[in-house]
Amino acid sequence: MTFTVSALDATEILDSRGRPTLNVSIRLADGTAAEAGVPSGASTGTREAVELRDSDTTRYNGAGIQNARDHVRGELAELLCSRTWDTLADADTAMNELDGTDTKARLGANAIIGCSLAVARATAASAGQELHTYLAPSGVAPRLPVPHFNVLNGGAHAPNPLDFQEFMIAPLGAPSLPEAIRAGAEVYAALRTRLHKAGHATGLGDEGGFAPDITQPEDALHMIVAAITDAGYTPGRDGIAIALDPAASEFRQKNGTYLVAGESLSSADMINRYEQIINDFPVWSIEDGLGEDDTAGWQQLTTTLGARIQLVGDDNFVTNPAIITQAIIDHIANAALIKVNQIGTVTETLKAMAICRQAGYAAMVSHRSGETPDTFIADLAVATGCGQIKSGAPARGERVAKYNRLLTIAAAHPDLSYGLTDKQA
Ligand code: 2PG
Ligand code: MG
Repeated sequence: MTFTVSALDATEILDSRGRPTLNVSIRLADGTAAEAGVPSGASTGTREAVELRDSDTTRYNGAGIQNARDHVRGELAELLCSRTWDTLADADTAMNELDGTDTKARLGANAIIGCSLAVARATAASAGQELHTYLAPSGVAPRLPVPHFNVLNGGAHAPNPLDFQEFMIAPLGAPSLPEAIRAGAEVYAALRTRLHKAGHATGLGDEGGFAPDITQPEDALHMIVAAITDAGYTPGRDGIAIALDPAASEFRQKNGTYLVAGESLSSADMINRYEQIINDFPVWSIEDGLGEDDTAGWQQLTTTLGARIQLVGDDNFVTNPAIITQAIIDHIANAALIKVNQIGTVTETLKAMAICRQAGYAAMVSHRSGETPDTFIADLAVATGCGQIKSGAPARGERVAKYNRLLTIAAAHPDLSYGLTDKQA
């Protein structure tokens, strides 16, 4: 279906951390209007598409995005309003060509992804389709994903001494999405009670998980397993499993070792530690277990643990189709994290996910630590049938907006399956 853009605009708004980000609004010639909010990460991969910040230290400590905003209002509006487009992919390709860099550094990946998300939402609405229907690649069965609730935060997302960034609970055994959401919220509440009783602070990190003064990852895991039981669920793949995102690039030292709770560990030590962790706890997935440039370590990690658990590449893959293609050849990981702003267009995001499907790699759709109430990723996860999403804790508006959108989709489509794909399960 062709479409014509009649107006495109952008506003500098705040994200969930109080830093500026973009809200892009669009109007099509047929009168359809749509908006999109742009997410922003804290623990970023070095090869991510470039988020353009103003570096004007008189505003927001240099984090303003007025230049990116002006690129939407200027060059990108001029381009998108200049002709009738056949597809979203055509518009995305044209925006990349206009930018002219490999990393979207000139116009800003934040500017381009904002336009791409807004175009996708508007064209879906104009076609009278729900976004998850419109985005569904042909031949792919949509499904409701397993929510991965980040209930305990550390690393770059919290001021506590915990080096591992994310401790997630994944209701793999839930019979439906609403039951999975309920389980997540009930375990979250049980964890708060347990932490409080143990004398820990129950303040929250950037993704809504608790940020207690815990140092060792195993201590956090003990707390979470106990909370799962307290809430009346079974820890494990038949009930509620655990997923980790240590975000190891953040604590990798210049000499190549990893600093965990004050101890320097080699890549081999880290792999042994993870092996012990999956022996002792119901951990089913580990993302960014090693640093983004530790290629040999990643290969060893994949050889050692890849048959037992899911190993997700985030900082090292950055949702980049070319990088993921090479990683598959190199036998690195068996799953990819998918973040729309890491690569900067919806079309390239869908391409990265198609590459994963073809190679038998899993894909987990993800929010960023800096978010807006935008729910695009909920529809993306359903559309692509990837079976997994992470959007933080079952708390805080910008996190639950995505889970609530999934609940709305589930209610409207009782025929949709829930859970991991057969291959992943
Ligand atoms: C991650 C993300 C999202 P950030 O590392 O997976 O949880 O964090 O957005 O800070 O990169
Ligand atoms: Mg990550």
